[in-house]
This record gives sequence, structure tokens and C-alpha cells, in this order.
Amino acid sequence: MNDTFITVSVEGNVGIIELNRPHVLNALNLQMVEEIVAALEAFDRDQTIRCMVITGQERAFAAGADIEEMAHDGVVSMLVKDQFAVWDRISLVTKPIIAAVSGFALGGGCELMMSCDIVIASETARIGQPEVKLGVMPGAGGTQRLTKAVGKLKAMEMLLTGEPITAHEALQYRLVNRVVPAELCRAEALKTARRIADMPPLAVRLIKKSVVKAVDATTTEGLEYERNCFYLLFASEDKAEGMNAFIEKRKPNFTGQ
Ligand code: CO8
Repeated sequence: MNDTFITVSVEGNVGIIELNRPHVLNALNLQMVEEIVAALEAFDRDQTIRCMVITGQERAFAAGADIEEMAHDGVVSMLVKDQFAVWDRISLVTKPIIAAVSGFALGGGCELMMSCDIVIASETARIGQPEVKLGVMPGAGGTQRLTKAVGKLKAMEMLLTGEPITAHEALQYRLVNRVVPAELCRAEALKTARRIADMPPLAVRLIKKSVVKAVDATTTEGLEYERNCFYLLFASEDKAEGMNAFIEKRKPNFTGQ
């Protein structure tokens, strides 16, 4: 691992990961995915970080897995690489991840976007799963997460034609939270991240886990999980601080305890 394909920075309590292979539209090679996930995990462990942002440049968030890297792979080399074990670690990150998406978010880029918790899209975003055009299909959750987000009919159309959709269409299909002018995309993501970073970290963490449960578990299991998390937060110092601050009409000072 010599070159690095991402740029990592911190603004206040927000960790920022910029995908940085612009000459190939941030095509995700194996090392780059390793770097992204390692950076997410490092921010997750860092007590001073409370929220994260993943972004690219104006032309591309990420145009998918690196096709050159995969072109000579066969099934055995793919199995040996076991690349999805790295992807699976994204779902273990406890702090919220916000994607700031401009330009192309295709294939693995769309899958990375859908692994995030909130998506701010720029008007230039083009989002899709074009794998079918290469004779393959999504492998990092694309068929599952896209279908859960946009519904069966739209997912079928996107996955079977490989054609990307615009940011506004993505908003209509609830694949992104909001659409902003390209020059404001990163700032808007950071603004949302800072707002979350001001919230009590334990409550943020348990809310994130509970919402993920709503996507993956039955409603009965999800409700039980939510209730347990709700009770748990009554043991936290931030619960006392949050409620006392409200009653005393002052700004709360959350510590994460
Ligand atoms: N892989 C490798 N290189 C790429 C990729 C890619 N996915 N996308 C773009 N590039 C390179 C191009 O080869 C080109 O390089 P060069 O300048 O050396 O020729 C450079 O980026 C610029 O691209 P274009 O000249 O093609 O730019 P255009 O504006 O004409 O077109 C497109 C932009 C439409 C985005 C076009 O580049 C394109 O179609 N790219 C491929 C998109 C694609 O098929 N993505 C899916 C890949 S498969 C996948 O993601 C499977 C996921 C499996 C699990 C996830 C594992 C990470």
C-alpha cells in the first residue's frame, strides 16, 4: 500500500473522507475500498469524532468498481479476494455517515452511497447500477438496497437497463435526502453532519441502530429493539443533561456519557 486513494480530514467533530482518484472518476479499486473502510473505522473509534462525511469531486462521487482491475478476474480469483468482507464492515460503523454526491455515483459508487445513512446530492448527480452492461450485476448490496429504497419496479428498470437517473429522480424515489446546487453539496453535507455532531452521541448511535433494524428486521423485532434502546438511554448522563438543559432554558453540553 504505497499510494493513497483517499484524503482524510477533520472539521470540528466531523470526519471527512474524500475519494481521490479523479483521473478515473474515483473508480473503486480494492485498496481504495480498504482505505475508505479503515478511515471510517478509525473515525468510529475516535471519541472526538461524532459524524462522518464521504465525498468525491464535482465530476464523480465514484463511477463504480475499477473495471480494469476486475477485467482479468475469474470466479476463483474473485472468491480468493473475498472483497465483500471489507464492504460488510461498513455496516458495523456506529456513527452516522453522510454521503455528499456530485456527478457519477455508479455501480460500486452507488452501493457505497447506499451504505451511508444520509445522502445529499448535487443537481449534477447521476446515480445508477450499470453492471448489466458489463455482463455482470451488483455485488455490494445493489440489488437489495436499491430495491428497498426505490421499490421493485424502479429497481428493476435501473438494474436491467443500467441507465442512471438524475438527482431529482433519485429524490422522487427517496434514494437521496435532498438536492442542492453542486457548489453547495459538500457544505450542505457538512452542515447536516455538524448538526448531528451536536446531538448526544449515545442517543445518535442507538437511533442509527434502531433505524437500520427497521430496514432489516420484522416490525415486532424492531419495536422490541427500539424499546430496549429507549430504556438504556435513561441510564445516560446526556439524558439528564438534555432534559435539565431544556427545563433550565439553556444549551445542553453533551459528553457522550
Ligand atoms: N473503472 C475503471 N476506470 C473507469 C471507470 C471504472 N468504473 N469509470 C471511469 N473510468 C475511467 C475511464 O476509463 C477514463 O479513463 P482514461 O481517461 O484513462 O480513458 C476516465 O475514467 C474518464 O472516463 P470517461 O472517459 O469514460 O468519461 P465519460 O465522461 O466519457 O464517461 C462514465 C463517464 C459514463 C461514468 C463512463 O466512464 C463509464 O461508463 N464508466 C463505467 C461505469 C460502470 O460501468 N461502473 C460499474 C462498474 S462495475 C461495478 O461497480 C461492480 C460493483 C461490484 C461491487 C463493488 C466492488 C467495488
